[in-house]
Amino acid sequence: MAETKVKAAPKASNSAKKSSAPKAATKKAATDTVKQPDPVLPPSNEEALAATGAPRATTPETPEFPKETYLQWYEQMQLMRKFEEKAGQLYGQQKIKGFCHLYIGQEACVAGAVSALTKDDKWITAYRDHAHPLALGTSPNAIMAELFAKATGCSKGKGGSMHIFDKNVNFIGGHGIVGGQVPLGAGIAFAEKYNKTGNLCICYMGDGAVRQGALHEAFNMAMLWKLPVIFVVENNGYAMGTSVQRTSNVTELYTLGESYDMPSEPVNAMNVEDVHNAVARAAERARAGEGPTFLEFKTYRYKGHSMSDPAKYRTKEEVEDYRSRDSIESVRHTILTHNMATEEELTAIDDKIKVQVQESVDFAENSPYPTADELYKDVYVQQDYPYIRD
Ligand SMILES: Cc1ncc(C[n+]2csc(CCOP(=O)(O)OP(=O)(O)O)c2C)c(N)n1
Ligand SMILES: [Mg+2]
Repeated sequence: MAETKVKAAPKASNSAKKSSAPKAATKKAATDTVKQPDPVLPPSNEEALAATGAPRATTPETPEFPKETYLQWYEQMQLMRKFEEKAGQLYGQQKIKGFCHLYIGQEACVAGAVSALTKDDKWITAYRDHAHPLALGTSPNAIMAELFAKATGCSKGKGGSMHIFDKNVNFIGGHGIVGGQVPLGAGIAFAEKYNKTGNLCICYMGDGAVRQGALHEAFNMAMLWKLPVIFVVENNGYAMGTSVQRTSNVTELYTLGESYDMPSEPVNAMNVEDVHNAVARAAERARAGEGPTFLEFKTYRYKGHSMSDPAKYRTKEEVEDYRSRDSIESVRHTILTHNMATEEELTAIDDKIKVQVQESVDFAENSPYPTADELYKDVYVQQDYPYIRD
């Protein structure tokens, strides 16, 4: 809405507070403040909500999908959630170090796409990358071990949280450079087209990535060459602490695809059925040789940007509002309301996942670190690459 876009930034809440500092110091601070540019203020609750503004997920009167699909979604999303809750705890205990970005809250973005695609399709994403391979079937042991930087990790302990890879399930990473995976995703789709495989590539990115030049170049070429690619922006409202509204005048992100005549649509990604349907439509288009689609998944992350972010740029109410439309709870509710499973059966799934996650922790704890001779391996494909020195 135009009013939202032009709305003035809210005043800092502490601006009216009285200072107990001595007079001279107060005067100096006031002078400094005048000289400084306007502070960059966090968005108001209303503005931030407008960023993702998805309607509440509801339980359908008649379920759109068979029981097996709902149960698959439930199990996959619970595995993502429980695995990451554990990873967060372990980070607090310093067993996992370095960067670690959790996907908690965004699970439907992945589960709904897995059910809409085939096992041969390729996946690529940014650094918030534990959920995608988990849902594709990578062993939780290999992902947990990677988080622990152990040799048994899926990237041999040399990639860590941001660089999960698993060729066996067609998961091509795990990329740390914001937007860097977008041209790579187009390239993967080019290979599929060139080799006439009939497969496609689904390429995820965050809302921060859509402002990168590389995305616009990739979109242009992908559209021109009608590559079989589904570009997905996981619009969780923030790029680190920067809200979508503070990034650009264009806040309906899906409209960026329209600049390239790319079929583009917004999706309520707190709702796994909507995600499935949108990805299925895009896949059909890609496989029919009609080229790329751009989907804006309106979603939300419950945790901070990374483990070191206290997320002070948003309110508790905002987080609670999104938690109240939780996609896992919605699916659970649908399953129970329509008698697809009993409470006990869902609890049995939960218990199985608890065991799986604990096993992954034990596996990671008991695995060795990579040895020093691994340092230069897997850097270049070409073993005698001229820049490798002793
Ligand atoms: C090219 C580049 N610029 C800056 C950064 C630092 N950085 C890391 S994450 C991030 C925010 C990206 O947010 P978004 O794309 O919305 O993804 P989200 O974390 O919300 O999933 C930034 C700016 C980076 N990794 N790469
Ligand atoms: Mg974001």
